[in-house]
Amino acid sequence: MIRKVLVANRAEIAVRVMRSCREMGIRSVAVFSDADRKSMHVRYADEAYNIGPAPSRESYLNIEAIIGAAKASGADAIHPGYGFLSENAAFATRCQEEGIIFVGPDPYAITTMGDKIIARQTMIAAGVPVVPGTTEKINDEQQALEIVNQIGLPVMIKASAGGGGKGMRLVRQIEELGSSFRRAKSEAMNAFGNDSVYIEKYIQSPHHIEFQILADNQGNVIHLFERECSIQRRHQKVIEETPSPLMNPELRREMGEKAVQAARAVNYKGAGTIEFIVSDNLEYYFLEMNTRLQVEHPVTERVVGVDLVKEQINIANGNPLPFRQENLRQFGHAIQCRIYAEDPDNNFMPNPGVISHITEPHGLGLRCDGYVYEGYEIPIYYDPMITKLISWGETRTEAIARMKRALYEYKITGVKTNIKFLEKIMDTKDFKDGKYNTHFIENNEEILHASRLCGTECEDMAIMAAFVDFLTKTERIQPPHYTGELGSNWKDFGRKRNVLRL
Ligand code: MV4
Repeated sequence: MIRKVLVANRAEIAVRVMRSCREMGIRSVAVFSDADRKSMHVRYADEAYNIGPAPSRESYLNIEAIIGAAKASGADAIHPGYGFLSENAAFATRCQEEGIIFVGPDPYAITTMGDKIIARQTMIAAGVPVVPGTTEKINDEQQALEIVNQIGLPVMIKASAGGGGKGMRLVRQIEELGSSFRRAKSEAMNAFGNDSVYIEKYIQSPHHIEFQILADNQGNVIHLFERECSIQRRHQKVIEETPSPLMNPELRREMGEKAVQAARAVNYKGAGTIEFIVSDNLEYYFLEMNTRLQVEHPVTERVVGVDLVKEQINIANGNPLPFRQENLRQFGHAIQCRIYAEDPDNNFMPNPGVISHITEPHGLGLRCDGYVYEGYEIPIYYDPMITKLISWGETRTEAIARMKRALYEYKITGVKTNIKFLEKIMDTKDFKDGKYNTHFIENNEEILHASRLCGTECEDMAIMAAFVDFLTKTERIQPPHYTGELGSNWKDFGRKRNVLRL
């Protein structure tokens, strides 16, 4: 029985995992780098251990430091969260060697799915459709040419050790093939220390749809339906939702079955995700498997009504899944927006710094998974994601309206954020119609980067303009300072002036 879990991660996901631990009566242990002494996950945990300097390589990726903290604290289990060591087979192996439960699949599943060529071979053997292309590594340009002659242009050359958009190269013209092949190989060697590459037919304007799966130690494997993750920028997801607007019941059942087959093929245990690309005419292909809990897991939790972290821990404890496939339903619609400390007007450059003020949205149908607080300094060393906002509605339309309301309520000062950018996406026709694919952001470039003001900004700007007008007509007075109450002090100020004028 797991009684104490060390969370080998930081920020919102560390807090998220510890919340389920607390509900389950399990003690939580935080680990933190020198840059994270004041991070919320350190405050939330029952105990905390420093594991090294700020750079991830020396702290959150330092296997021996984390194992050391686990032993010092007497933790029975380690939850890796996402990123960092979550898909590192050597780390899962080290946990096993020390008799510590790794909350995740065994090293075999991580290794098999981590090598994209082996993953493709395994999926083909399991009857899961993969993108047309090679099943072996490509050794030379001649072999690459033969493949392209079979499957036709355009193609993608991908690194076998890559994934998540890293180490891919699109080839549209046959003349580019040789140089692209050589560059793909050398880039793969530089990035992953492994120059194996393979070739896939390029699927134009695909949708990215993934299935959540859970598998226990008794051979039960179920799926918790899909997430639509096509709205992304440079392979960084921005908005996720479930159900997918593209999906229909038959396709859902079929893809769900394939996702379960995929997980069975690697004897999977725990929570995992099968990523598919889906063409406009609804042909679908396995892309890769993520052998971890994902950033976007809350939309599934909301619509299916399952605590995925709790189920991960139940499975790690050796318990069977408490429900069957036929007991699961999708109820309503959930959307997640990722709030980043970044500047959309400056090529989405990360904008770390001190949060001088924060007011978070609350109310019916909302979830706000974050970790920052007023006075907290977002470190420069890690991912700039601050919060995940999840809205739920009985219908997609209601979930969108609720997300707009939440973004309107959300006030953060001190760092630049993408909140306005997200508000603009909510107002885009293609998004409202549910008609979008992985090219959504580039296809809506003009609308999303228009200097047009939206929501809160419009209202506040009108009031500030009235205030400036007032200043020019009267004596100088002190403008109101922002105290962080819900709504606008400028608005409040304007109303007071009107009262005085009457
Ligand atoms: C593709 C593709 C089209 N055809 N493979 C990007 C992330 C990585 N998991 C694989 N990716 C893609 N692979 C073939 N054969 C298009 C993408 C792709 C993409 C996939 C999912 C979500 C967003 C994307 C954005 C650009 C390209």
